[in-house]
Amino acid sequence: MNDMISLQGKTFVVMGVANFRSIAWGIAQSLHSAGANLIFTYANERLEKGVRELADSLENPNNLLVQCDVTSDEDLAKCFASIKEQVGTIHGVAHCIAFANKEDLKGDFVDTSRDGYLLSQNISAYSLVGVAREAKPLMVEGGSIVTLTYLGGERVMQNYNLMGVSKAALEASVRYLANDLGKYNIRVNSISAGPIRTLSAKGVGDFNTILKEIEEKAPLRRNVTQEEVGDSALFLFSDLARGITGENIHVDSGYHIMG
Ligand code: NDP
Ligand code: N5H
Repeated sequence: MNDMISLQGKTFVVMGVANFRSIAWGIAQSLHSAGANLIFTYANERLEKGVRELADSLENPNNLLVQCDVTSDEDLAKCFASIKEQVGTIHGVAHCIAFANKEDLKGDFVDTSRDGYLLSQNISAYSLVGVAREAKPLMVEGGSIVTLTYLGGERVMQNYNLMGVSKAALEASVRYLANDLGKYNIRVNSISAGPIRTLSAKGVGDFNTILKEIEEKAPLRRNVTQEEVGDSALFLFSDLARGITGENIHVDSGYHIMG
């Protein structure tokens, strides 16, 4: 049990657990350690079993699972309607979802196709807007929405390409959503995580080189973990962060301050 932050009696929706390496799973573990009730969403049936096994591995598992492909307005509406029916009030959402076609994560950004661009914006940026809209009526006691971004949304990073543009849209969406939802005491923030080896990062050429550069250049001289991102999300979900909204917190060993 986390002895600094208690979220006992509060309920959070965690979107984007693919496996035990997922950042969403790090966030789920931190929330669980603070006594929160969890609801997991998964994109399609293919992943249900794995997510169910992970959810059940948490001590005291009374966690719910709901299907939600964020490209579908119908899924989004049904997902939050089902959550409302099962638990009533929620206190936050962790949005840990992004996608771009592999061919758009290498070469020149200028070659990005219209379809590839729209797909990535749809899954990686618009989905936060749809999620916030559907989650808002369930956060009647106020709430906190946390999404994940990467430094490539602020600066040009080799090969991040289309995903950098999607993250820039996501980060701007955080600010506009924060302004809309502040009057309901709902806060919206992002965490800009340093590189972490997850399923999404699989197949990224030179990932080792990227990790090594952080070890050499970042102020903390090491990489970050899912647990560290999870604990920062826990802070943003808690009352300790009640004055913070529209913010992007870098959990990246300080790498972003370096020239
Ligand atoms: P994971 O591969 O573990 O998670 C990505 C998740 O996105 C998967 O659970 C995937 O679900 C989900 N997803 C993709 N398409 C959809 C969809 N249409 N509907 C619902 N869910 C979907 O990787 P990470 O944990 O690394 O990624 C989580 C977030 O963290 C992303 O936003 C990523 O950009 C961000 N991030 C990651 C960093 C890293 O180095 N790993 C660094 C900074 C930010 P499914 O498998 O079911 O398709
Ligand atoms: C500068 C870099 C390295 C190059 C770019 C990597 C971008 C990664 C983000 C996206 C989300 C990865 C992605 O969409 C992969 C898919 O094309 C293929 N993978 C899948 O479909 C798997 C099965 C599913 C689970 O993945 C998803 N996303 O659904 C950035 C790195 C140093 C840091 C990084 C990895 C950032 C990030 O945003 O994830």
